[in-house]
Order: sequence, then structure tokens, then C-alpha cells
Amino acid sequence: MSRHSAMSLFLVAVVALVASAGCTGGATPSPAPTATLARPAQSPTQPAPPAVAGRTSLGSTKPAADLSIALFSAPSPPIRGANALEAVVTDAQGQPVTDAQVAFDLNMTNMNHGKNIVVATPQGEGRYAGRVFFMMPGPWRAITIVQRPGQPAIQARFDFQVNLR
Ligand SMILES: [Cu+2]
Repeated sequence: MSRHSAMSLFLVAVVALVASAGCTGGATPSPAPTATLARPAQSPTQPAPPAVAGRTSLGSTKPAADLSIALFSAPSPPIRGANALEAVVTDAQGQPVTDAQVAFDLNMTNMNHGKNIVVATPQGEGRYAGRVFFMMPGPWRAITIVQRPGQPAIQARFDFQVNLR
């Protein structure tokens, strides 16, 4: 509980960093051209992402480019309303990636709620957290956009269920 409370103190800075990161801006949910996965990574060569107490893993990527991205939520599982999402980004050597800008492009998979992009705040150690709001229970997706300096943005798609409560 205290962890969750702490999460609620994080400020979500809205900056225009993802305008060219593959968000179409159209009326339909973006198809996430580089979408990789919706299931837990099973690569034995990649260290498991750090366990985050009290959170549910929403999955992790096979390495996209040379990065692996794991996504966690609190509460767990996610519920309608306010939630905290945290992406853990590691490189090909399993080291935390600390120089990225990370954002979550959120929508339902069975209907369009319009553009909803939340910029995550770096927490150190390759962790990036953001407060998100799910208006409805049901099937949602979070396209996690990771932009490193001087490199093309990487997108990883996570599909998951949001509970009523
Ligand atoms: Cu909906």
C-alpha cells in the first residue's frame, strides 16, 4: 500500500517527445508497427526483469532492437480508473537503460477511446513510471514507446485485461 501511495506522488510531465514515435494521431487505434508481444518473455539468455512488489507483470518483450521491455501495473491486476504502470527497460546485456524517454500509448483493443499518451517519469535503474487512467474494464493495450538519444523509437505492445475493480 505504501508503495502504491508513493507512486501516486509521481508527476507525469507532458512533453512532446512522442510526436514522431509512431503514434498515428488518426481516429483509429494505431496498429503498432513494431509490436512484438503480449506474453511473458521466455528467453533464457535474458535475466528476469526485476520483481516489483505488489505489481502484476503485464508481459515483457523479446528483445526489440537490442532492448527488452517489461511492463508492470499497480494495482494488480489493473482496474478501471487510476493505475500506475511501470516499464523496465534493459539492454542486450541485461543492463538497465537509464537514458531513454518512455511513454505509454493507451487504448482499448475493442473500441477506440482516442489518443491517450502518458509520458513516464524515469525512476532510475531502467524503470519508468506513469499514472494512467482506464475508463472502462475490458481489453486494453499499452504500446510502450522507448526513445533513446540518437536512436529510432522502439514500440512494444502489451495487451491485457482491465478489471472492473
Ligand atoms: Cu471502452
